[in-house]
Amino acid sequence: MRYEFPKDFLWGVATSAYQIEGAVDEDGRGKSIWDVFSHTPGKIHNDENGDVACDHYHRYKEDVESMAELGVKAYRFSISWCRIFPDGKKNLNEKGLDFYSKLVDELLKHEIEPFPTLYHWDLPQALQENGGWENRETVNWFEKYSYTVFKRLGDRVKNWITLNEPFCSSFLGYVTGEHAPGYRNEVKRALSVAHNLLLAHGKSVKILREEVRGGRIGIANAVNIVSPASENEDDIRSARMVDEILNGWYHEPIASGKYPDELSKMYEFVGYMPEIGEEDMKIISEPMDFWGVNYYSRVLVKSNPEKFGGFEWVGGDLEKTDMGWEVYPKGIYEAIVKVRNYKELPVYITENGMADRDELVDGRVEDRRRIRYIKDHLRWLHKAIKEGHDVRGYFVWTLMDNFEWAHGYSKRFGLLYTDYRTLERIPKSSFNWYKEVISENGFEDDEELMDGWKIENPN
Ligand code: IFM
Repeated sequence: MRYEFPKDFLWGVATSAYQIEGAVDEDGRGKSIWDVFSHTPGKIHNDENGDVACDHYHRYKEDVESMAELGVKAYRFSISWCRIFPDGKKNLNEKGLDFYSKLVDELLKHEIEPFPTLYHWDLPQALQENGGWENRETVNWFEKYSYTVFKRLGDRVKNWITLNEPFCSSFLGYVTGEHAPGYRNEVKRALSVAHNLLLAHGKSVKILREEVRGGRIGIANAVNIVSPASENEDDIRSARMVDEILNGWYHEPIASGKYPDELSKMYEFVGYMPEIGEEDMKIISEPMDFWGVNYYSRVLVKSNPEKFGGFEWVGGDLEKTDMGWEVYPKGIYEAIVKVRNYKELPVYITENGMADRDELVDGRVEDRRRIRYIKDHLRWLHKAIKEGHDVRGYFVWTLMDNFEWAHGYSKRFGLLYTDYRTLERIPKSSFNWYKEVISENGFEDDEELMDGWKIENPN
């Protein structure tokens, strides 16, 4: 069967600043929480950091060339706040703005639509020292930063994303401690961080409306498909709660101006609820234009009264990626339906892709599993479009192997293989395959749609 996509479907790739740029001490850039965290011994695999990363800051033209060669119509990247305002607040750094302005021009020269994200986890360290996202003032500084960037790039950039995965900034940064700033078990603080992030999102949406004529804006949330590990009622109840923790908390307030009922009650009860100002929910639900969906996997939940929160995540029986995430392509379809149930907005899949143990052999990387992963997800996405869901684009995570946060450089997600010794980028088979999909605006495939990848030889 032929999977044909809508005529103006936006094929793209995605990256983020700290994961690829490097040049951390150049042209007046300030430090971000990720500079500090990655330089703290024991936090990152092999104590690696993003000081050089893929050196995209110096090689952006070459990288845009690669995107042009791939044929993408859009590029999702993130802007590093601490390049624009090194202290997060007042001292505008023209050189930082210039870098993104040149990047945008380069993209437009190749007819690639820029899709910048304003915040992909790299808070200026100076603001962290003043309470970070727990301090409501940070929201005002974010407003100023958004305004500045919209003013400078809004003549050429029409599509914007406010935040990347606020769940990760709050919970991985304050509960699991895997991410900067690295606090553990601080649920109350995580929720105040999440609330202020959502406020920052809403304020930024409003400014965009005022400052960028014809501008469109959304948020890129991580959408996890949460299922109970069994039919057991306790597991079902726990799964519902985890769904609210991961998904509801970041979608419902934007969609309908309120936090999920059940979970709010529970947080109230234990004294975790953030302080909510009179206008806050109105600000958070400022109407936006689209949902960005970052989809990778599903989560299986089992009730366990012994554990923090009364539940645990259990490994399922599907094949896993190198991140240990189950491959569940049907989830991309479920994620689209899910976010449109919160509010029926157009959707962009702002991230999807897989980490695998890619090997460079005789100058080639045959990453067949990645091709199959992307293809299987696109087949489910296609079904969603066929059923009438307004899905406008798909961004592969990611253009090239890069700094995968706490995993350092050990996980490879790219369509381009990065040789970290020479920084050469080498197209993997998936690059060539995706190029063909884009040029054909679809592909042929006769296999049956499968919910998840079964493990062929479990033993
Ligand atoms: O690399 C990350 C990205 O920064 C945010 N979403 C998930 C990706 C893979 O872990």
